[in-house]
Amino acid sequence: MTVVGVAMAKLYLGTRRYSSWSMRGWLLVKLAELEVEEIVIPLEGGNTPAVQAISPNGLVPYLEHDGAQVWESLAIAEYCAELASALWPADWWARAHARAISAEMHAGFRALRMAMPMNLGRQDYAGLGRNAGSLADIARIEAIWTGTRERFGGGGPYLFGAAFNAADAMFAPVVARFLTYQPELCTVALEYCKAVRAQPLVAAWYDLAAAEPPSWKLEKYESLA
Ligand SMILES: N[C@@H](CCC(=O)N[C@@H](CS)C(=O)NCC(=O)O)C(=O)O
Repeated sequence: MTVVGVAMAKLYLGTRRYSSWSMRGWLLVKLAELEVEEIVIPLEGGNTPAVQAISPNGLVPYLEHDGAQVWESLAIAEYCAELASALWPADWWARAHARAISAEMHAGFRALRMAMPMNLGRQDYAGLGRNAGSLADIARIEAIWTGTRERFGGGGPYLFGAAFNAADAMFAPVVARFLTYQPELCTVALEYCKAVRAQPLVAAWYDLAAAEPPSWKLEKYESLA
């Protein structure tokens, strides 16, 4: 077994308040219990020079771990699952479903992401960001959550039952958006949002975001109306 020292493992993240992809990467690395040094770069709203200087694709999250260099959050999920297989469900058909919905999240929902940018610090954005595209994305996400929980949820609060896994990590920033913008949601989705917000790693990410310097705030995400 290779012992990984902190100096060999680095997870580069962006401003926690805004960076939904960083949130996914961090949750995945924490779920896999990788020991990493966390380096948070204040984002400048796109093309941040400090991110471009360290990350192969100019984006965060970016993981350097024991000689591996991993960018793109879905690749980070797969890397973490190689080291901690419980990140995906044990049954192959459930694992296939978890990968399919995670890939759909990674590739899509652009209208929702544009209309409702993640901002973990705002409680006054309820009702904003609703348009035909974002509402269609929300309907599809409700269908994914409802269908997945019906088929695989068992008695647990998460998508695949009792354990918060990689698929939940991929959808956690969507939950954060729903809590901020409060679109109309079905009961299953509302309950799932509550469970994800209360999950200890998700709660820890919110706390870390709340402790960031006020100077890291960006006007374009703070002046929605
Ligand atoms: N497809 C990428 C998306 C990563 C991404 O867009 N990250 C944003 C932050 S959420 C970023 O690094 N933006 C660069 C910047 O703001 O300078 C992934 O899955 O990791």
